Amino acid sequence: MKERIIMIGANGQIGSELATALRSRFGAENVITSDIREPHALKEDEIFEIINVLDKSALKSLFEKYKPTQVYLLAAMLSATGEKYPQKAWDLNINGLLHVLDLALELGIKKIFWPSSIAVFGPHSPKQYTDQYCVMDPVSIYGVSKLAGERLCEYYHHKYDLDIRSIRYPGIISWKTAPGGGTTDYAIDIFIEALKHGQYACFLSANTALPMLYMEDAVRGTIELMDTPSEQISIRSSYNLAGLSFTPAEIAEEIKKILPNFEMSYVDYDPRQAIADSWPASIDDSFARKDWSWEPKFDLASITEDMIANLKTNV
Ligand code: AKB
Repeated sequence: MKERIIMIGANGQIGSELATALRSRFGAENVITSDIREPHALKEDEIFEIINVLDKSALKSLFEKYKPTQVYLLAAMLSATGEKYPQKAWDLNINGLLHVLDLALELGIKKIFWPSSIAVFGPHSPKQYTDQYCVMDPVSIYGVSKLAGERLCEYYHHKYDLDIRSIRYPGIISWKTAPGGGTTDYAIDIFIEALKHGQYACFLSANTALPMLYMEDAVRGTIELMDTPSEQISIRSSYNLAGLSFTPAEIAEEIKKILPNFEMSYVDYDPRQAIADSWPASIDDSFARKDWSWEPKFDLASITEDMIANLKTNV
């Protein structure tokens, strides 16, 4: 079957790179990107539409116009911004998802991708190699909305047979598009500041280990999951997915191997520390490995090299 994809929230960190990969796979004419704002750049053959996922009737018109076979819903408010605007975060993260799920049923759209996050875990979840199934008591509104969203996804799959797939993304590291309002953003800021100013004041403490993933792995993993035959998908809430885990002190050391004069300091207080402290330090992703042969390629050394090489000419 010929696929036609609509991506919502396509201007963000993941969307902008995932859209490029999907366009080269399915053809630019079959990937329609959308967001609440115009993108910075658009090539001649790329199709883009302004959409607010909270406007259900506009969303319905968009789906009726393009008749997608797949929808990628990436519009979301992340952990740090969510704490500033909890009601808006809940509204966007949950009602946006419900609009897509309900319209998918109404219009017969079969396949949906929706991202969850390691934010679904909380202080009583195991800290190391956090299991797919364990105590989940998220403390941020972002985590609460992602956990509720996961339950909705599984519910719509079981009740209505919607083919919905999801990944609990860790912090995603990339150089092309900046993330917005996350707790893991330091792992990108650090490279930009190291190259621009030779120093970085980190908002997380030196020994805060968090799960992370390089963008190239994240894009490949997402497409691999979407390619997997439906009967192999054993998890319809959201898959744990691991790349690597490191602390601010460890990434600073790695950067110093390439930029020996780089200096790292740590701020005394930042509200993002409490969010990070409630999240896992590392993730057990054995279901993804078993169900769709997931395997990350990038480690801390290769990420650091690639980030610095690419940002050097861009900052
Ligand atoms: C955030 O920090 O909020 C996100 C995430 C881990 O989902 N990057």
